[in-house]
Amino acid sequence: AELGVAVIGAGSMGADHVRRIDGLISGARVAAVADVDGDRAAALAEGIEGCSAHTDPGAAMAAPGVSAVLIASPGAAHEESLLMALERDLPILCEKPMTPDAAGALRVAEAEEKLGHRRVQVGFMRRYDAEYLRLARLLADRELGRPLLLHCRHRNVSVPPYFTDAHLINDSVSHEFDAARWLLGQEITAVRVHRAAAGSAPEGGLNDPQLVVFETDGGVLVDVEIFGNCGFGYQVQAEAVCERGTARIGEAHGLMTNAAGRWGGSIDQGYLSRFADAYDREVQAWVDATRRGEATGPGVWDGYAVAAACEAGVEAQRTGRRVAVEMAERPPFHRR
Ligand code: ISE
Repeated sequence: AELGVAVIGAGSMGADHVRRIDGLISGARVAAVADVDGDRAAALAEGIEGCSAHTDPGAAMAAPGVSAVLIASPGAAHEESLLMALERDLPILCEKPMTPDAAGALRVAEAEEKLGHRRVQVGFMRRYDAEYLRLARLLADRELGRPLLLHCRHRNVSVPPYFTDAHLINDSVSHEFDAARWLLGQEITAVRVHRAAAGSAPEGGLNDPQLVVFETDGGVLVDVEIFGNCGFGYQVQAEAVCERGTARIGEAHGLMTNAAGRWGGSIDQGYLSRFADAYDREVQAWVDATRRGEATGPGVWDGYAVAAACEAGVEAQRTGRRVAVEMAERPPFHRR
């Protein structure tokens, strides 16, 4: 049957998913929208047949026609909605970060385990990007031997004004934590954060850019340049250095022009456009799996592992020290 999706959160990500499900995804429709701002929810629901608008996530989940939930509210609000949807045994696609803290993520893991079957896919969409998928295959097949290092760059044109140093870890570097775990098939064991002394941090503002360096249980070293307000473009790049060669993605040389004694192209300005295909594939994969009665992709344990790495990252940022990642033992239910 067609999925009736309740979209929780009508911000830029929620609105993008509503547009996607309404216009692009097959096998699903938007049945309800919820946002703390009722007008914003109503504006988004307007024009979608049979779609109701709510201020309360629980009311949206209980609305007529709803059979699945997409959570795109701010990270701090995720846990409550996740637990509510699990209680109703509804399939869930939850944007990252799954929860901002590891303790909350563990509570979600316990709730899903109690339910007895997987119900949550976490929105780590880089796993659905064509270039990331190619890199993952190359590494899994050991085409260049074992991976030794992973160099990552993660630059945003700008981040919202409320962003703190911790947001850079939880909202931005969380993608690299997940991507590294997924690409390497290894867990993150310790994190360090370096700030450039020359970086200009306005009072209470971001220390920008920063270098996040982490270790894995397979002995791979990963470095991430995180630059929140680089000003010029949205760039997400990665280079795996392996025993017999290197592999790079994210150069994004789409259209190259030659004119007037110069060559060049353009740089994407945001993640919604840069990763549009990945979001499309992610949501379609969620809908398809759900309609088969399955759950695929990154799950609750991935959300938890990243939350644990983020906690270590924020602590490393605060103290300047190398901080070990503390993780609970993985219960059999959450093993794949
Ligand atoms: C945002 O939430 C994302 O998920 C983007 O991919 C990331 O580049 C950005 O820094 C985050 O704020």
